[in-house]
Amino acid sequence: MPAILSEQLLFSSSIDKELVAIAEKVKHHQRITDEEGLLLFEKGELPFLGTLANFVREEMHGDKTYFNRNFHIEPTNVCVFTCNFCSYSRVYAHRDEGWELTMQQMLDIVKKYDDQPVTEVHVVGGVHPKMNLEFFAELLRKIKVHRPDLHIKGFTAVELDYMFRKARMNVEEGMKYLQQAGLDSLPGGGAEIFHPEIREQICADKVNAEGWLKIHETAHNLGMHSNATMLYGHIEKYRHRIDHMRRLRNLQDKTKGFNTFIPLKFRNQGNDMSYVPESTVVEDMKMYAIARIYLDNFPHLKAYWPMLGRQSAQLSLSFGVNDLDGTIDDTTKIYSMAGSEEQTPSMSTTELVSLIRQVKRKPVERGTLYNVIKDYSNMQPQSMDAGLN
Ligand code: V47
Ligand code: SF4
Repeated sequence: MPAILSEQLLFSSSIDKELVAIAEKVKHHQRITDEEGLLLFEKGELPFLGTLANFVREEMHGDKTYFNRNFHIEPTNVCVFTCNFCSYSRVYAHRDEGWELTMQQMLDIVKKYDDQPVTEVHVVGGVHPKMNLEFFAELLRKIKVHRPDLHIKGFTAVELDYMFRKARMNVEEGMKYLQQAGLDSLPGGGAEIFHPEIREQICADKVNAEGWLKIHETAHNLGMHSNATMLYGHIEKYRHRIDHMRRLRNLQDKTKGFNTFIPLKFRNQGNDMSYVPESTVVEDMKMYAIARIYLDNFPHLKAYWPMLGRQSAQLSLSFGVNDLDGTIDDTTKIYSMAGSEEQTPSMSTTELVSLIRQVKRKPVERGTLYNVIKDYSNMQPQSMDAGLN
């Protein structure tokens, strides 16, 4: 699809003058302000937002839609923190209800993929008081010895902050230590909502916004890339979402180290916020579209399909999203435990490719850093290597 802005839709007389001014800015690649971002949330209708976001997406990536072949290791769900939205963690006192993998069990997960062309392992879990920096450094080294080409994306800023403080290292020392042990990049988790008005209500006891941003800035300064998330659709207001994205946009101006922004839809099953209704699909698509328009310096926008479900993930490709994450093995439980559509989140490459093709986009398998592994755009479905699922 060519990147065009439908003049009729954007500049029709029924559209608010201020929205028309924003459309003009987007058309001319000018950055929108916080006030304008807020206005999009408050007054922007879905077709208008979708047209603008799709314009930005197609200018940046055309129809290309990325995915990667990855698997997860979740070392534990025992956690010293008590985030109210979390359905996954168990406090240390109730650790018999959770899981704690040994080093060998985690290496066995890696070995399970020995003959499969996966390119990334995503290591993420609860913050266990007894799994320390040295334990994880050892895990990284052992994974690299076994499979040196596997990209290790590991540990949220929440896990890192705890590990570094316990090891009495500052952020730079801790990050260098893990980088030398084999850590390649950081996932985007733990960001939730940065603004203290909300953060203090949903996850008061873990690293704050400044700490989260400092960890990512340090990683970027050491040449590592990272992602950023935002947990939306619970008790936050639109202004908190804009505040969150502004802090990310500012850091990205400084370091250019973020690859991808991943809005994470709050799911309400089995947690202390079950009384909060979940966002509608319209609200989800608005979120993606405004993120694509506002975060002009983020190269990629990802819809995390295990959380969103396959159909909404397909729809999101018309609202600014250009990445559907990965083929993710069902070792990830953080979403299925919170009530996501996907109870066993795993898709073969063939399924993911056809999901993207069904909505007329071009599937491209990428590495973690968006290096192209295989471009499926001009490949006939029958000529895809069926053995590489
Ligand atoms: O920080 C926890 C979220 C995150 C719920 O970087 C919930 O590629 C919704 O960040 N409803 C961790 N979300 C996972 C994460 C992630 C996922 C995929 C890819 C990447 C990446 C990062 O999961 C947490 C939190 O925001 N989460 N509970 C819930 N009830
Ligand atoms: Fe622990 Fe992460 Fe769950 Fe918070 S979201 S309780 S830090 S596992």
